[in-house]
Amino acid sequence: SGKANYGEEINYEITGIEAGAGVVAASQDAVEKYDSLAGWEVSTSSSGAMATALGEAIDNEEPIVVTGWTPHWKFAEYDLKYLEDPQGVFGDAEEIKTMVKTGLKDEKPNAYKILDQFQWETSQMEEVMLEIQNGADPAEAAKNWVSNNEDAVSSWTEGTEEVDGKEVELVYVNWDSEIASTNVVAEVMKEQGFEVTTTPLDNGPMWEAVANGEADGMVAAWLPATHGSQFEKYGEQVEDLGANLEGAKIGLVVPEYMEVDSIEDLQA
Ligand code: PBE
Repeated sequence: SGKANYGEEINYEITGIEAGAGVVAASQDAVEKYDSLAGWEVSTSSSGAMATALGEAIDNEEPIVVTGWTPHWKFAEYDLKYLEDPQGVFGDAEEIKTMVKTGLKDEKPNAYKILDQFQWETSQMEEVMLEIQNGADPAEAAKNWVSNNEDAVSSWTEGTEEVDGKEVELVYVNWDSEIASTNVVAEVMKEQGFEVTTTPLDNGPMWEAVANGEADGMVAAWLPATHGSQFEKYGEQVEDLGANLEGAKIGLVVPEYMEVDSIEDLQA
């Protein structure tokens, strides 16, 4: 693999997202652990700003290193690659799991059952993400997906009864993947008669809201690595309903045209 000195060109910066994201914490860990990243920094801003910076770099064929994750529309839009992580800082395959407040099963059995049965594939989540990325309002994109995927949706509502305006509060973080999943689940619940509120929070507060029962649940728990520290802190106070998506991943992502394959190649 090539040994171009990209560090100097990009100011030894890894373009990060929200400060509370697991992938940002893992990237900071990588900076500590890899000699090739000595002197690098992980900048923080937002997922949207990261995506804009990535698009601009690609337009100009310039180098950039971003905190990346799958599922994400950026892989459909651009030629990108994950940098190999020989030290395993970013973990292996991740699952996205559903967490609800304790007691939800008795309090709102139909909501609990829908959340428990919600489960889809990366390609399905990416359909919703792409539509949003192409300009659709998230709620509209979710509505379209739900009406075009009756089989999936009926497997999530199977065995549940419709309700009449029962309130449900879902929390999430404004990451593209979680905007897609949370809007889809909210739409399914609305069609079953629920009054659904979706509240965007930072990562820590999202976990805390489910743990202290302020929110009913979330479909945005990336485990075992990405949100490992949140799970350690709040895992005992929430009910884990298992994976809603398998085969997720986080890592450092670069454009295909960069002559590096591994984090160890970043600086000669
Ligand atoms: N993400 C998307 C989140 C989880 C979902 C990878 C940006 C994170 O890093 O915490």
